[in-house]
Amino acid sequence: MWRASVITIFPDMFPGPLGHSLAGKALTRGLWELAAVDLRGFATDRHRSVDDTPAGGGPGMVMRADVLARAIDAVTAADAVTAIGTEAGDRRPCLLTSPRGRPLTQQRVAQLAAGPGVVVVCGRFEGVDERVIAARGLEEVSIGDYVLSGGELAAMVLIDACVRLLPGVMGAAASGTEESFSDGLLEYPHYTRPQVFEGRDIPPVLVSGDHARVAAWRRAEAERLTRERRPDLWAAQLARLSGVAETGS
Ligand code: 6GU
Repeated sequence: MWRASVITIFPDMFPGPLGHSLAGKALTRGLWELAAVDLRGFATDRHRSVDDTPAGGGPGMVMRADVLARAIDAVTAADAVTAIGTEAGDRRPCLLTSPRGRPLTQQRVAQLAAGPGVVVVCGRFEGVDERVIAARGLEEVSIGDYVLSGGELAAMVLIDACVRLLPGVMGAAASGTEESFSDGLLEYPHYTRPQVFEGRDIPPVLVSGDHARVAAWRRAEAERLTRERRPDLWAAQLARLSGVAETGS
């Protein structure tokens, strides 16, 4: 079963939103598993310290390499045991939420969802001792260009994005293939009843019953929105289209 283990100093924040809605229903149905692991449980001093002052001075605190390494090893040691004799004995990738990480993409989310699960370390304080990042090969991921007070919300975002792609979680709803980013475009506008809302009509093409015209309108709208709001995605789309024209692939 797909499994998320989260290493955090705030284990009580979990499952939190992941216990509700689509992800929560899937959790109840046993389609995935969540474990929140308290980092403090791996501290050894009597104050149970998980952080310390930065070498070289400066503000804030840094997450200790030794404490975090013990937590990661405890979580993944359990993995190694359960992996014996299982499908290729694959191990879960170990991620670290951080505003300086590589931006999380739908493509990476789909890869993670297709794998055995994730171990997510929630970054806190000013940072994490670089040596544990290197020694455990942590993959740093960011969920956008803004700063959160801690990595827990980012971990939940990452896990939610993965869980909705797991087999049996979404059901018929688009199955994740006809939505924003999967085809490199933002989603077209949606409408439902009433026919008139505060003087605004549903675009007539959508009630014409002409499926080809509906599809063409949606495609044009998706392209317009992408051009207007996400010139970066639009440029990538144009590059892809010209590549298709040249290579025929
Ligand atoms: Cl992954 N963590 C924190 N603390 N802030 C962020 C972030 C992650 N992604 C964007 N901002």
